[in-house]
Amino acid sequence: MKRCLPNWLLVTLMVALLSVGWTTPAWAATAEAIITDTEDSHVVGVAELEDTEPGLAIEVSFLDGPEGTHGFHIHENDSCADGGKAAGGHYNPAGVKHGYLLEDGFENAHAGDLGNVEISSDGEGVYSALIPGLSLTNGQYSVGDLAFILHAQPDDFGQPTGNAGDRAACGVIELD
Ligand SMILES: [Cu+2]
Repeated sequence: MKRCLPNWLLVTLMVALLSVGWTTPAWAATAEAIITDTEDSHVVGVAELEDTEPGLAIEVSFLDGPEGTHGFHIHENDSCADGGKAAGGHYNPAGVKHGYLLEDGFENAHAGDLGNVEISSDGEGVYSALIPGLSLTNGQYSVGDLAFILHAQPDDFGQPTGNAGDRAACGVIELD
């Protein structure tokens, strides 16, 4: 399961992969997050984010993650310290219940409730979404400088936070 590639090489490979086909209009805010394992700090994935007219485009490539289905959320702080605990709770400025943002909307899901990501036995997986109403720097729900958390378990959308268990990996959303 654990690979022996050095982190810098994985990051270089992932950035090269992600830069293919990713075009950025000059006006649009963009950001990146390097998602690392909360225990041994190895890089598990890279996220690219971009404000577009219809919404926030989120594209995450996992290349060395834990196999299985994992809850994947945006949490409220800009830190992954203390095994990811410093990221705080789910990003939930509206103070609503937990859900799946893409289906339940901002009235019935936290603004950080991105759902689940599937990671294969070779550590690979993709999370890709275009989310109207989220942005990096504007408006009511802005996620620049917050943090992604990949949980150890699936998000079952139960209350209060989806029973997704430990924080397996974390990455702060850094604005470009
Ligand atoms: Cu979470």
